[in-house]
Amino acid sequence: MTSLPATPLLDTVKLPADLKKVDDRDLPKLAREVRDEMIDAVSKTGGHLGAGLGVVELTIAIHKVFNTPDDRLIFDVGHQCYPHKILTGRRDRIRTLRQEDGLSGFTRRAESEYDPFGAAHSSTSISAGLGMAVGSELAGKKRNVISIIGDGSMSAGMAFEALNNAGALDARLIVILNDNDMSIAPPTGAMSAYLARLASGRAYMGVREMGKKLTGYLGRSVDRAITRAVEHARGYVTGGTMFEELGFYHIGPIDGHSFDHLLPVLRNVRDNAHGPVLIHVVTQKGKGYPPAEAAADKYHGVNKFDVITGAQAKAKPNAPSYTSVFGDALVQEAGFDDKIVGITAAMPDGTGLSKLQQAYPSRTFDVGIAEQHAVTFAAGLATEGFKPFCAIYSTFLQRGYDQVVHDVAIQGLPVRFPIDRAGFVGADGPTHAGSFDTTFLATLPNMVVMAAADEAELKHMVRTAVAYDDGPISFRYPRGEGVGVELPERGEILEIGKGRIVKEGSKVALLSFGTRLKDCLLAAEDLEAAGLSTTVADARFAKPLDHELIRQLARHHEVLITIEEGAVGGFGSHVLQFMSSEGLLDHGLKVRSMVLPDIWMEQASPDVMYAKAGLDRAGIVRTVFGALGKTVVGVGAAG
Ligand SMILES: Cc1ncc(C[n+]2csc(CCOP(=O)(O)OP(=O)(O)O)c2C)c(N)n1
Repeated sequence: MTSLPATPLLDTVKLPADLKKVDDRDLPKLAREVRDEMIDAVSKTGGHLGAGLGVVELTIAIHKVFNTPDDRLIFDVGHQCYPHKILTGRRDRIRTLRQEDGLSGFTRRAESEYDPFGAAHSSTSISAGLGMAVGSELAGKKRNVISIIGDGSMSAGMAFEALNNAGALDARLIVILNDNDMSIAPPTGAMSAYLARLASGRAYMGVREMGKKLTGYLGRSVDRAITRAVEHARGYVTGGTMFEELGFYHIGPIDGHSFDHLLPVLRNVRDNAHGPVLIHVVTQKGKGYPPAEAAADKYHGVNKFDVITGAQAKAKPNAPSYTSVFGDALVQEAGFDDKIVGITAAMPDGTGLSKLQQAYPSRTFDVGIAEQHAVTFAAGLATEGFKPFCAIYSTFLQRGYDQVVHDVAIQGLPVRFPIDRAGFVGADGPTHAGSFDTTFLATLPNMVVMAAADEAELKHMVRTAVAYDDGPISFRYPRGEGVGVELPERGEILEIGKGRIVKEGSKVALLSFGTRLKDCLLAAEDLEAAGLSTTVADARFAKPLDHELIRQLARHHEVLITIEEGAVGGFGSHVLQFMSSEGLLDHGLKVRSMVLPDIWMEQASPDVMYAKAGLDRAGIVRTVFGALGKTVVGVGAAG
């Protein structure tokens, strides 16, 4: 057992106001204590480790210099905010991070007045900060607004749109570019190379020159401490950087782990800046914890781990994950068809596309955090006869929706969309849940929309998507491991728009779309035990619907239940629409459509989330009984 870290100084700092009383010279000690506290907490909860460790000094320096929460501090993505939570009144709950009823793993307005903006998806902080800065000015309030954004998140279009607007508005906004030269994976792209060139110090100006420049801009003589900081940081960048051309005053790079560098620069900007300022801060992801320093990608997000060895707890998998089944199936198919190419938006490991990257590097593209671009880039590849697999999590595909509509679907281009993390994701909570993809995709004309019921089905769907060249096609599958079915040597090509009957019965029909099939089969056992003969069908397609299957189920059963792990407006809605147009609802059939509840479901373990949503075995049985006007008593596991 490891004992809790000794934190005498941190014990005196409950809120940023307490930080004001700490001597500058004691801040490195406080940073060590915050780090220890964070490592200890995350070792027990799991969560995002590397990013937070990298901004400990930066977070302390900002709260020391600025007057939060009246000054607004906005973290991009929010996964690096654990030190901020420790310093803003949430230390006593830090070991509830990402647990049911615990602290969110991201910033959240509802959680604290120190979180002025909620995040989890990247590259929003400059836009939100600019809105706050302009809003404050309009309201006649003088306050500082500080947006922290990582070098990975800076690669997204939204960040550039905001920089462009901020430069033109000349608003008083402080952007801190936290450059640790890492996204989750190593960053890609010309922007990343540009930042690396800036940080490598090829274009630094001398201390005196810098002094003149700062004096000119800030209108005061430059603090001696700044001069010292700059000496340490090897000087300030010469004029003419991209950020300056966009209208920002650009300071840096400075060492983001040195209070001697951070404090004087932040104080000067606080006291003297007028228009938009960009401070380029260089940090190390995982700083202060050797295992995380040595492998920034593996310690970006972690399971519970042993603090001494760094070894992460690994649950023994019962089956391969959907992600790895997808990755392997795509590599296999790519071996048969050299037109297959893969696209990821900064998530090669998360999407399983790293397997294709390894096998076929020239056919795999990591475009950075740029989902919109990823989709249209895939569309362009499709026009040249390629078979792009544009692999994006359900939640992040939301950002590329107009591109799916306008650049892919309207033009009928055969882009394949493997959609991972479809449905609940557990500890990451509502920002990461894959709730809407079926709804927003199945409503598009000529889109084919599939959901895999298990990992063998996923393999079939990869092959089906390779073979289907008539337009866009998507297939969704959840986070986590499969159900343990045997995998075929190679996937089969499914007939487009055809579902399958998995179990035949006569009174109740359960029509499942996706991996809730497993619970449908379990619920069927309970229903049979209660004397209700039950059919279970796997729809496979939300679009095109299997009309024949629906007619058959509707005509030969008393109850028909659709079930999916998605929001209203998805599969079930399409089934109901079809049934109403065919008059299948006119003859006393009892129909229920089971979807995600119309709430933002909070983080918890997936099983708890399914139970709360009523989308588990017991919930299905309850729904059937409800449709029949009965209450559930003494029915197997459902009671
Ligand atoms: C729109 C969007 N796409 C993808 C992600 C997944 N994601 C979370 S953090 C991250 C890397 C962020 O890198 P950076 O901004 O450099 O921050 P760091 O983790 O290095 O501190 C990615 C790709 C996301 N949160 N949002």
